[in-house]
Amino acid sequence: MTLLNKLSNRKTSASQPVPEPPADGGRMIVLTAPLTEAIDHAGYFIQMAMASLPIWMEGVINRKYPKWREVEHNADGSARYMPAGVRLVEKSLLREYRSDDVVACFPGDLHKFVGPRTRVVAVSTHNPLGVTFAAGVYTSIFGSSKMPINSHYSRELFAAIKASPYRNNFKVIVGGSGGWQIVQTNTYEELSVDCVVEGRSESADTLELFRKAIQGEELPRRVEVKHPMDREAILFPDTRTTFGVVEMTTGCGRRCKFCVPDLNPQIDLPKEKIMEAVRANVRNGNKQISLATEDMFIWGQVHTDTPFYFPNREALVDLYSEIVNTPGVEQHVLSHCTIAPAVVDPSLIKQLSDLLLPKSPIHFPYLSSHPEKKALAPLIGLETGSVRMAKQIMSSKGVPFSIEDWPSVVLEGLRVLNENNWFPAMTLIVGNPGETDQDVMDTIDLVYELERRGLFAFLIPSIFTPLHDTRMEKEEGVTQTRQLTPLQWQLMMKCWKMNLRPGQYSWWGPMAWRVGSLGMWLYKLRGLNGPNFTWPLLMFSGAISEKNLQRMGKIYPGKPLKVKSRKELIASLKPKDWQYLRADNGDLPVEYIPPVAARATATL
Ligand code: B12
Ligand code: SF4
Repeated sequence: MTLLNKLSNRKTSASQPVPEPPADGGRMIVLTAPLTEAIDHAGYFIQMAMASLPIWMEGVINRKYPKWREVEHNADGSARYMPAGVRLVEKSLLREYRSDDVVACFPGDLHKFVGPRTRVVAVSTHNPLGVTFAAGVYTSIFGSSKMPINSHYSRELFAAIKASPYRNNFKVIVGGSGGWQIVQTNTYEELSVDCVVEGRSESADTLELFRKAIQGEELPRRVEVKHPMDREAILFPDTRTTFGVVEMTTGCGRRCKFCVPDLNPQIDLPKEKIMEAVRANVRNGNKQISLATEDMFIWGQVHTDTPFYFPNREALVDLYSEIVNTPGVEQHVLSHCTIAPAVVDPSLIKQLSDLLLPKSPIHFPYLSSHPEKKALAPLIGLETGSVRMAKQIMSSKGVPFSIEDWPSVVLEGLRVLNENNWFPAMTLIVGNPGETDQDVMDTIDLVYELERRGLFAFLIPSIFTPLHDTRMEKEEGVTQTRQLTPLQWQLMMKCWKMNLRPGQYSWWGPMAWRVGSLGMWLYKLRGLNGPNFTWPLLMFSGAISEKNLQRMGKIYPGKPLKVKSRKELIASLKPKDWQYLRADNGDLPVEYIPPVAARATATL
């Protein structure tokens, strides 16, 4: 039995017959993605968990989501839904090839479509080897930095393709935001990959590559293809995507040095096309929609007369309103954004909350003031609380505010968000190149300040990963958890301790964590993560109180921050930016004379 067949038979008995090769000889181009990146139910969190948990913890996922492997098919056996990346490759190819030459299928169905006629198997992947930030760090804490659940399933997919009896007839082309991981680890042979494409499928160079592969020509190992510069050149799916992902913007504009998506041109995509893709998802049975973006707040304000960091409130409210009011859209989930817009335009946050909360599938019973306890949880980069470090790696992260005020922007923005039932997941980077103890203490101070003010975000610390092509590509920070200093461990463990707060309202919750984390430490983690891990873990487990650990000098006690209010932050803006402020948010600088229309609103 070939691995391809084994994969398709995972849930069937070993005595079942080996499937026949496809009767029609297979499709010329077969598109697929790892199962763990294609599944669509149970929300974003299952995929994020599978990116971070090591394969030996798969049982936890199986218990929580016993049906996670069950996927839906079209009548011909092709995939009912696929990640948006696969859908766009499909759409790009259909400009040149007939629909019965191209198919997108789940890994378990490859045997139905890969046959003697197949010339290309194209894989789209987000994170195949788990070497990206956040994903790598948690598996390494738990012991195997190389094998998160998602990575295991990605490798299984590549192994199945490698073992195909028709492997010599076709080329394997990989693309998607995680393709670089194969380039960097040079795993072409091991995974049986002929070519990795970095860039978008819409590019003419991508089509040229497929042409070559179909003709059986040798392919280069790595191809970098151009990103379309024009919003009209970006294609949209007209079939169903995983999680109903539809692109909203590309690029960002804040120019953080470690960031990959910011290398793409800043484009906000046309509303009509977004809406067509939303309707296509619904038509094909999707009930959920999520707009893919690095920063939802730039939409409607790209290349206008107003700087992109002053959100276009009316345009955003109009877009989201049309999406959530589309018949058939039952759930809507936010993807990424930045925090400064919450300080710039709190009324926008309020209006979006009124619109989006009713369709949010996320419930935080202990945090939300919504009658049904609904919440919004976009992903936001906090990265560091050290102004010195922020200046070095992300000097424009908080514009229009000065990066000197970054801690205040974070705290004030989070206050506005929390008041409106937004409880974001916020990423922090630990072990940046050149990070000093003082930088880590500054970040711990910010985290304590957040706690002191009763604010809440899921804090997701990850170890600095130099991402391919970024301006920090050649830099090196911490590479293994054993290298983390006691302060860096304290920061990581403090974040996780705070994340558990909303789950600790039962009498048994804290006890379970205490016993569980101590047991885990005794069993495995003590050896893996070194002595610097011990006191922070004791703090996390609650076995010794934080106050006592501080008194004993085992952890850093933190110091209160002097924080600017919104009024003070607004007052610190450059006078040329005042014209973009909205009077209904209040706090206008006293010297500012608003234009007539705004003045009228302000006095209402
Ligand atoms: C939606 C999203 C998610 C969703 C859903 C993902 C899904 N399976 O559909 C969720 C929340 C689950 C998620 C999780 C994670 N994500 Co994510 N996610 C995104 C986001 C916002 C949009 C992705 C998307 O669909 N874009 C639209 C499609 C059309 O773009 P695309 O996939 O890149 O496809 C284009 C090209 O890549 C190319 N292409 C794609 N496939 C192929 C294949 C071939 C053969 C060819 C030729 C071309 C090609 O053509 C397409 C355009 O035409 C991106 C940011 C972004 N703007 O891209 C981050 C992003 C991809 N995610 C990222 C990360 C780090 C993660 C996590 C590791 C986070 C974590 N620690 O949990 C996990 C990993 C999940 C996993 N399964 O392993 C990073 C990747 C960094 C990197 N380069 O490695 C990004 C770039 C975010 C960021 N700002 O850093 N993510
Ligand atoms: S704000 Fe986020 S998306 Fe924008 S450049 Fe910085 S890290 Fe990248």
